[in-house]
Amino acid sequence: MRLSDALIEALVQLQIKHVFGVSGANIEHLHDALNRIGKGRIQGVLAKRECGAANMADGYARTHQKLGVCCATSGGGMVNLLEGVAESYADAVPILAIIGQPPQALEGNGAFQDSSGLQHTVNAEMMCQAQSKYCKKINTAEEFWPALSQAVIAALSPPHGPSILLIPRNLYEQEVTELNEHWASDLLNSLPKKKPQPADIDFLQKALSNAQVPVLILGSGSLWANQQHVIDFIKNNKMAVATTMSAAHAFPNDDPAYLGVVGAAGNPSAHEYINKKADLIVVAGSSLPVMINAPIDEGLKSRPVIFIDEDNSSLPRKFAQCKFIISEIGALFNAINQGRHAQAARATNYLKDYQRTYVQPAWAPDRGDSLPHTEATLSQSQAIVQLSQYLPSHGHLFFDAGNCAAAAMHMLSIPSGCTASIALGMGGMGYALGGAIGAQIGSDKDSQTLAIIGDGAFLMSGFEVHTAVEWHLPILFVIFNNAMHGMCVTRDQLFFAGRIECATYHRVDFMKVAQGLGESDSLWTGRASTELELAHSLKDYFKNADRPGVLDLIIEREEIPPFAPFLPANTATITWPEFTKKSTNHDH
Ligand SMILES: Cc1ncc(C[n+]2csc(CCOP(=O)(O)OP(=O)(O)O)c2C)c(N)n1
Ligand SMILES: [Mg+2]
Repeated sequence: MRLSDALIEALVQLQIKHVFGVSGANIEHLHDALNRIGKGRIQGVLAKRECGAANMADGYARTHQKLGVCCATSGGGMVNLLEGVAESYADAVPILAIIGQPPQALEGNGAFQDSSGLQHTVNAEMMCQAQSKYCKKINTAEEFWPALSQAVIAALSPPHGPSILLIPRNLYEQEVTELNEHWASDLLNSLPKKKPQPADIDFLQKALSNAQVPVLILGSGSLWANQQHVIDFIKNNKMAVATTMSAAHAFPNDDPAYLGVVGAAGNPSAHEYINKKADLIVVAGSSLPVMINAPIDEGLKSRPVIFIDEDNSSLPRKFAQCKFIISEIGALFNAINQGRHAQAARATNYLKDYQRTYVQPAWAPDRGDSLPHTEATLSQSQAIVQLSQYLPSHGHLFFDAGNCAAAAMHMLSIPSGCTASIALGMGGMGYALGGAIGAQIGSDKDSQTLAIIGDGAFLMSGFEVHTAVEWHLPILFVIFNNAMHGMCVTRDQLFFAGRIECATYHRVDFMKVAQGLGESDSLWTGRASTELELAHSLKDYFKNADRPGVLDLIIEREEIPPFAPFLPANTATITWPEFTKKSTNHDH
């Protein structure tokens, strides 16, 4: 069996259906094998740029809790791919990246795209090692199976992350041993599992029994746990629940026990509850990076805190005083669930008066060129209130970077059946386009995806819309078109006395740009610059929602994003019903 064919058969056995990538001289054997033997089982997905391909594999893995696969050729293809792979590394998302390398005989001898590190060439292994859990350059055909197995195990072992295989062009044609029919199942069964230890079960049980107001914070790691065990644990222990910005859908947002999101774009009421009322904080599947922990610093410093995760390698040193339980989250919760009779009789109504709050929208300082806000203009928060009525009940929501994403993350409640993703690790603008495509391509036909993207982010990777067109994916890309890198403008206004540099530009007509990417029967396009136009546009797209759409929202006047570091301590808050009524009533 040729190495190229063995690789494809192995991916099929792992139930991988899509390999996201861009081809080129040193990866073309993989694409040829997909063409010859993949039919009906696994397909190549041509991204517009390799970073998009890595983001697609990431979006697929992040939303479906499975391994995503992407590929690139050597040289520029590899470097583009690594931009996206870094996002998966930083956010602990399991992907397998297969990167072609020049023929071995030419390495150090002037090979095209040589990245052997020899003779003043780029060192691919060093680059890849810096941002992967496992990286192996395959030097002989015999090294193929052990390397592939280790790559899959490393990607799917906690903490999850990317594995990279660098495969020289000449090796794809060499013979390797046949694929064992149990290869994938044996591999997946060998994944390490951290069983809960009796002492830890006891510790958590006692802490819960002693607490009157225990709060559970669910991070993205908890999405990999058995969800029934998580829900039973919460209900049995009558816990209040918050989610991190990376896992906003980890608990039903309409459940009375749900406090909201914690983090820079989180709900002020959730932060206050944790800071003032909680007497035990349990954190499952998050290392609480600064973006998440800053607003709940008071609670974390003054209350007992228990972290639960399968791995503690990413825990910031500042939490050294907390109790850390290393265990599979679902298994630990299940163990507690089995002994639930031991729970203290705890008041059940401590959430009775809780109301989730939001930051009241406020206009950003005028830059001298803002138009007055009238009924003929559209604000970011008004647009998000309208979008809230169209969130997928079965599908995915993606937030990109910038002011608009922070506001959408802050304001939107995630419907049950919908995932919500944001790439906070590297925070790379443009992630949401590829992410949304990967998530949707791995979903069934009835699902729907919505991506919230700034105009700056769209300018970075907007052409991936074309990939969505090619694959007929029902994704609505909503572009908040404020003709600027809003978040940079906000920072200039807050921290640099309004000296705005390298952050504004002429408005782009994204509807027109998009119209070049597909005919109207394969791509819906629309533009809205008023609330009324937006209402019509959304109604029109969602009449069928059977293809991708690009909705260009003209935002004339910027709001301060509901992002904790930008807000004064006494920021006014409102509830959601007030929000929908008062979305035009800014406090100044
Ligand atoms: C790849 C990348 N480059 C730079 C940044 C820094 N950055 C964060 S937000 C932002 C501006 C985002 O602008 P846009 O997408 O238009 O959203 P807006 O803030 O205007 O809503 C920039 C440049 C980043 N996060 N990612
Ligand atoms: Mg913008």
